[in-house]
Amino acid sequence: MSEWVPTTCMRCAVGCGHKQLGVEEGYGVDVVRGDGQHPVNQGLACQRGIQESGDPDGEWLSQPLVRKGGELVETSWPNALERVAERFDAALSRDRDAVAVLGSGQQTNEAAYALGKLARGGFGTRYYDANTTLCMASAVTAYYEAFGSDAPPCTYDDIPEAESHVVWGANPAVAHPVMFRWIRESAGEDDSRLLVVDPVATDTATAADEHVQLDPGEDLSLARAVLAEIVDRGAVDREFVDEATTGFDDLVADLPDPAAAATDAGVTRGTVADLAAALEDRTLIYWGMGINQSVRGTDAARALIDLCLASGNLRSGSGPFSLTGQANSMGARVVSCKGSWPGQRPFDDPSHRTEIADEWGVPVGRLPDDVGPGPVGTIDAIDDGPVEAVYAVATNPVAGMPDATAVAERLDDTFLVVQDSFRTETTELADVVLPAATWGESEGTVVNMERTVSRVRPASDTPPTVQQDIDIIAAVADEVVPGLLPEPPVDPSAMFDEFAALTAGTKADCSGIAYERLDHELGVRWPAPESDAEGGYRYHESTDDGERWRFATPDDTANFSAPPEPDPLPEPTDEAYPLTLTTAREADGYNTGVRSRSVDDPDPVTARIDPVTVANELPDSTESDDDPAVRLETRRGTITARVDPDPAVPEGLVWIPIHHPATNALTVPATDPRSDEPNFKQCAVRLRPVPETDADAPVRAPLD
Ligand SMILES: Nc1nc2c(c(=O)[nH]1)N[C@H]1C(S)=C(S)[C@@H](COP(=O)(O)OP(=O)(O)OC[C@H]3O[C@@H](n4cnc5c(=O)[nH]c(N)nc54)[C@H](O)[C@@H]3O)O[C@H]1N2
Ligand SMILES: Nc1nc2c(c(=O)[nH]1)N[C@H]1C(S)=C(S)[C@@H](COP(=O)(O)OP(=O)(O)OC[C@H]3O[C@@H](n4cnc5c(=O)[nH]c(N)nc54)[C@H](O)[C@@H]3O)O[C@H]1N2
Ligand code: SF4
Ligand SMILES: [Mo]
Repeated sequence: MSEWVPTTCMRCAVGCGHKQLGVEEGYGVDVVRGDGQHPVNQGLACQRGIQESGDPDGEWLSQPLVRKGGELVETSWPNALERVAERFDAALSRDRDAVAVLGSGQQTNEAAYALGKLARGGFGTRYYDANTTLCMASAVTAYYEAFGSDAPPCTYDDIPEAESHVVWGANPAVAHPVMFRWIRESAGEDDSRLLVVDPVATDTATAADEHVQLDPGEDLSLARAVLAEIVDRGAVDREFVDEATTGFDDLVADLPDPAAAATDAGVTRGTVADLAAALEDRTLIYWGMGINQSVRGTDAARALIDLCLASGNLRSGSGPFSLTGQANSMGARVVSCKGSWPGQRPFDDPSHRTEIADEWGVPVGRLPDDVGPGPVGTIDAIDDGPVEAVYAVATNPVAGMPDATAVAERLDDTFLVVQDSFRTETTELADVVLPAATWGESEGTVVNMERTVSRVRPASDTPPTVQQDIDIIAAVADEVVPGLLPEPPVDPSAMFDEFAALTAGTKADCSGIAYERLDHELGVRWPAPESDAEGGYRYHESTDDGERWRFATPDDTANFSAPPEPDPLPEPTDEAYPLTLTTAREADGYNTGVRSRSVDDPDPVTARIDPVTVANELPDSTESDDDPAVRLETRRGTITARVDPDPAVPEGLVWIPIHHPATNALTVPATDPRSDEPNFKQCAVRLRPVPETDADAPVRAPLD
């Protein structure tokens, strides 16, 4: 009786439409393939998206669990919910900020909206955020500052039209495979090109016409060098700059000498000239975690936007294009996020606050008056603030956050409720575990990186002991703030309509989108204020009278950056820790890796290090050691790793994948002051041989 059900891939934010077939009997998805009808991918899909949607590895959770006598034991839903309600009630009666809520870009819009409404309007906590701040926050902050609204101006339709494709601090060959195929196809045309800016010779970089191998963390210097070069060669699009932007002359007055800035970035002046020349043609600048995950993330993202503005690359076939990571990071941002109300309504604006509170039926005084500090600050507030209970939904902070050993210790001190589909390092510390349905089992919508809203649908039932996220959130709400959310089972389509209605007239207007429309059209881009309208290239219009730009800022112009005073990198190398540690993605892993490795006993992490660095740092390792074990030590922790001597990684750098629970025991918890995004991409590290007695040491070992 199974039939093909259209849905959207939940692995990455390319947002490919899939068709899936549930198993004939029992639970699960049988077959998945790309959906030829879907406007985003027209049938394309990548192997990993298909495999993980159809048959994810990982240890499924199938029963609610509570901690009893130190152990997690199975319990009933009413018992689990009662335990949650009792402790949340007690905490909230002491202080509305005593309960923290951590959400995710892997929830549907409906669940994320419900969670935001519960956190902000129900609990009234300032400690609400999602793992999207570990990921896209610097890009988001840059878009708001430059354009007055979040999200890239461009769409996938611009990729075939671009002549220069500049991929900066991202590795889409691995992380966004279908999109990379489009980029390669376009860059392969005559007079088109691909330039990749990355310290590492990644799969994307080796496919490029030019690999710009800058020093880690020096993106701002490089971007400023390129801007100075554009100015020097008279390549500024003066007409566009005069008509549509603000702040250019102030920025230019303070630009560095391009040669000196190139040296700071570790590249030649010729390389800077190549980048500047590429920008003279229609250019898309794509960027990812190499830019965002830095204390300078917002400044660097703005510097890339500055390059597009100065060169007039703000029209079709061009523009700044941040590569969203998780399937619904963008949706999580639009429905409710740390810095804004649904529809990107400004957090501090009294009229928006009143309107939201009225619609939600809560007193406006219950809405927190501060956006909160992001995930790192929220964990800190367990130690030095009011947080005593944490509700984590579809996120694994014990493995995914920087300085993770300290995160684990702090979460262990709280009443921790974890809602996940799989066993993780965080469920292991929980006081209550709520088992959630996942891809192929849930009903809702997601928004991909180019603003396309698309349905996700179940092709399989779930065991009766597993529930959809939206129903679990509504059940928690029903216990703690009755009446705020509908009683479960919740109709996701009605929840979408409630959200969409709140966006009417906003910058992210989704009020013309409803399930029925998505059933016909499969994907619709916001802004979509009417049922027959959908978003395209934002801010730019081409009419018979010429071109016109209208940005979402108060005066309709786009803002250049102020000359930045870049924050120093948080942990430069020194004598004690002479190497730089960086963390990034592999094709076969996904984020903290809970679906591709064991939770109890993962194999050691593999560090890619240039053979010269290995020889310098570990002179006693013998050449016969194929993959010697080493200790990686930072100021926060020590882990044991295997070494893969790999010249793709520059000398002085140690590269480890993020898909391992030990990785973030090493990383530094410094954050960008404007976006709160952690500096995951650089910290100082040293290599040590593994002492004989240590061979069987646990993989994760905090420093004494
Ligand atoms: N296979 C796979 N695909 C995924 C994911 C996954 O885990 N696995 N995760 C998804 C998610 S959530 C996200 S956010 C995206 C992320 O996708 P990407 O942004 O591509 O992710 P990363 O591999 O973390 O980092 C990108 C690149 O930044 C480079 N880099 C490091 N430091 C610097 C620097 O100082 N400057 C510059 N210019 N570059 C630097 C790294 O060498 C790396 O090649 O991927 C999504 N897709
Ligand atoms: N060192 C280092 N650390 C990083 C990064 C880095 O580049 N370097 N990247 C950061 C980035 S970009 C990101 S996005 C974060 C991600 O950080 P996390 O959110 O901590 O990691 P994930 O592994 O994506 O965890 C998502 C969880 O959601 C669960 N899940 C999946 N689907 C569902 C569902 O439908 N319902 C529920 N309830 N649960 C579900 C999964 O089982 C998984 O446990 O990691 C960050 N951490
Ligand atoms: S490219 Fe991304 S969205 Fe498309 S099938 Fe692969 S993982 Fe899924
Ligand atoms: Mo991400």
